[in-house]
Amino acid sequence: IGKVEKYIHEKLEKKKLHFVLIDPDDTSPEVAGKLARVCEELGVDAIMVGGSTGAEGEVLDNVVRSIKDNSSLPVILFPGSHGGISRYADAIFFMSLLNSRNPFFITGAQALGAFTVKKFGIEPIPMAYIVVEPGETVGWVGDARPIPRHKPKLAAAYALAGQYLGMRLVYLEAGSGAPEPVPEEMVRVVKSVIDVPLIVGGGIKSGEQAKKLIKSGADIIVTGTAIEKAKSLEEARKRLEAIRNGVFV
Ligand code: 1GP
Repeated sequence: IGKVEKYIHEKLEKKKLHFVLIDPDDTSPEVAGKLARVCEELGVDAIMVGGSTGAEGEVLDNVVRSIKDNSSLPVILFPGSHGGISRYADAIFFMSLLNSRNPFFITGAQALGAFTVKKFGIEPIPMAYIVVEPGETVGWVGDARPIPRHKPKLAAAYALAGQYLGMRLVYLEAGSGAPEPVPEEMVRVVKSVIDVPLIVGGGIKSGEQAKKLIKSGADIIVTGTAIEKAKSLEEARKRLEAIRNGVFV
């Protein structure tokens, strides 16, 4: 396994992790750099960069570069398709949207992006990506058949299948900006069947929510919107502190 994956595993031996997602479509390189600094100061473990719309090309490159210039945190790409690859990132969640109806999001974009990842020397981390209701933008764009919130076993079946297909992380996604995160019961059931680390994201806005999800079995919590919506850097810092307070120690 590569450097970033090793870093994740070593940290997980000691604590639960918190990744912050920055979407280049909504965040300028300058703001991304400042946010990354705040993230590093507060002990965030990695920055993910990506989004379903517009996180490509120069826009993406500039955001990744600014984060790298302003922090030493690993930058992990979180691509919406093969367009979401930047040579300046450290690693890429090489993900498959397992419950999509469209093979493009399961293996098509992956095939189109594979040589680019190799050429740029970005560390690929194979990941099972499972979209849960409501799914928000990624559910719609990715043509997912979102897992019903009251059907944790369906999520667990996809997660275990992902692990058996060789994926080394499972990501349960409620969708960016979801009104509620993935249900705790679903996290519990998924965690009880897999052996690889479990990432949970979408709709997490408070430390209380993060804590409950971690208690239920999440290994890594992802937050994006919570700080993206902040009107100033100070507000972003406060929101981040509130999410992290007493949870990620
Ligand atoms: C979205 O899971 C991430 O892909 C983060 O979601 O923006 O709701 O924090 P939020």
